[in-house]
Amino acid sequence: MIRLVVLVTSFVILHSSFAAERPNILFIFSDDHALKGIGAYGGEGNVAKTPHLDQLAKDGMLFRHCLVTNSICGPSRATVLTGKYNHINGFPDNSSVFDNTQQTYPKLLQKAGYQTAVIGKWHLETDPTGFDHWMVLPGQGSYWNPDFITAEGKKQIEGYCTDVITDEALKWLKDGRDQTKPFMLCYWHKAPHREWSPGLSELKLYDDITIPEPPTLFDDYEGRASPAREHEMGIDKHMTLHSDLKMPIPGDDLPGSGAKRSGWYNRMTPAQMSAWDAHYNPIYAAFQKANLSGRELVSWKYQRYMKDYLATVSGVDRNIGRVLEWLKENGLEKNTIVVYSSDQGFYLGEHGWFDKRWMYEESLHTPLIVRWPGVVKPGSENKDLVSTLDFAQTFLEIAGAPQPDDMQGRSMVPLLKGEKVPDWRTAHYYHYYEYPAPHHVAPHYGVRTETGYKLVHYYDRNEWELFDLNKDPHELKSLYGNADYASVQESLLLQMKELQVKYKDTNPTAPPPKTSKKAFGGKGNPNKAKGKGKKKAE
Ligand code: SGN
Ligand code: CA
Repeated sequence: MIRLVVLVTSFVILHSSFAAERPNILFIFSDDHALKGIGAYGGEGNVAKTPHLDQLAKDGMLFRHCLVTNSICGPSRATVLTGKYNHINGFPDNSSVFDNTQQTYPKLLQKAGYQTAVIGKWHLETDPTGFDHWMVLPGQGSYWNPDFITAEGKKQIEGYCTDVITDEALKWLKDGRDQTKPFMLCYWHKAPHREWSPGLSELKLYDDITIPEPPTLFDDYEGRASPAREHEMGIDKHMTLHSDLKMPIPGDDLPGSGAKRSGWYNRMTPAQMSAWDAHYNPIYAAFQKANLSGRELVSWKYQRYMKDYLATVSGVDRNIGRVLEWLKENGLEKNTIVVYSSDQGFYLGEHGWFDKRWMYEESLHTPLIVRWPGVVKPGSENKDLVSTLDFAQTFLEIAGAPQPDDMQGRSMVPLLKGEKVPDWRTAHYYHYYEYPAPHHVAPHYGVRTETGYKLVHYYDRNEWELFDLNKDPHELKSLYGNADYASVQESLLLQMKELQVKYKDTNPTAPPPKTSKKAFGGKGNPNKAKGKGKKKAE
């Protein structure tokens, strides 16, 4: 009997000391966050106020080239969870459903003894699996007084979405988890997704700043293949005054009357509405007086867009500050790896656009900042081509869990340790499918190399683009077919074909395997909700 007690006790001690050694993972993910929307990334015209993310970069490693495999929400999340391209994981576009019976890294972490949770935006239609605790927004979710789907059903929580997600994340960290195990928390924000709705405390944050316009705000789309001209994401033609820019719908009465702006406005409490009115109504009054048109109107819309977008980002930053402070106060700072990223980048006026989807740089790149005390050198930078495809295996290696052979990425742990990895990828493969869909971006695949070349194939019309990013960083002039680039073109084509074989995208022009709602039946998700429809331009 005594021997048994000793044995059990030593197992418990051994087990808990192993648990204590393995780091916690706080995975912060936002939605549509461009690199230029984080102060630490710098760059021309960057005025983002993100002190906590900037500090995270000072304490950790900032990746300059973290690239997505498909620049859109659901597909990108499916890749993050599975470590696989979308033609393998069955989620090529936002009308897919996630087959939640498949292998994901949270399931493998759970098996390895981690406590796992996801709180916030999910957008994969089926219920989360592989999580000890989950609480997710239905579809796109709402900024104001959001609904959540939980294992117990739907509930609405009063407040601003970014604050509410943080409150719930802190609740789980404090009281919800099994504290004898290491944790992996997916703390996933809706912000700063369209309609870029700032929290009340950030409404005025950018009032006194004129945001520099990007050099391509008035792009004419010459010099490229036809899809760029066919876009439906122009600040000029497709950004709406009332819904996107929060101006009261023309014809409705102004202040104090509860003038409608858009659907979400009616979700607000009277107090939220009046703070909103107090901010936007004078802006609207001045706008009406100015009677702008043409380029002046585009410049005005750009300013409004950026002020709201950046204020929404600053709300995420403020809340990240709350969580980091909590980790510190509770002695968890040293043993918790903090990862900040987004499902993709975004256009902040480049090419005259908002939204994402393209393989052009701003939406191909996504932010990645990692703080790992004692391992990552503070203030370091990495320029390798890493990808959201690599996240799953990175988390598994961190947890000391095996990496399945069928995952298609590679663990970034050696890079985080500051090691040079001679056989790291030198070219990244991309494949976007959703079409015609909102914003009208033709399907394409392509390759982007470490040396700064990019080849894109719009395969539904067999048009190509080739860019030399060293000479043409804004991607304004395709060099496809240019005799001076013949050998570059040939090499890019070869690399692209090799990657298609490597990643098993061998019939890339055919419709990809897709887990459809019909086939899968939205299994396990009785509460699934749809995203919002397309809006009319003004
Ligand atoms: C909605 C948005 C689009 C956005 C898609 C996908 N329209 O349809 O602007 O591109 O989501 O976004 S909105 O009227 O709802 O704002 S994603 O992040 O979910 O992929
Ligand atoms: Ca997104």
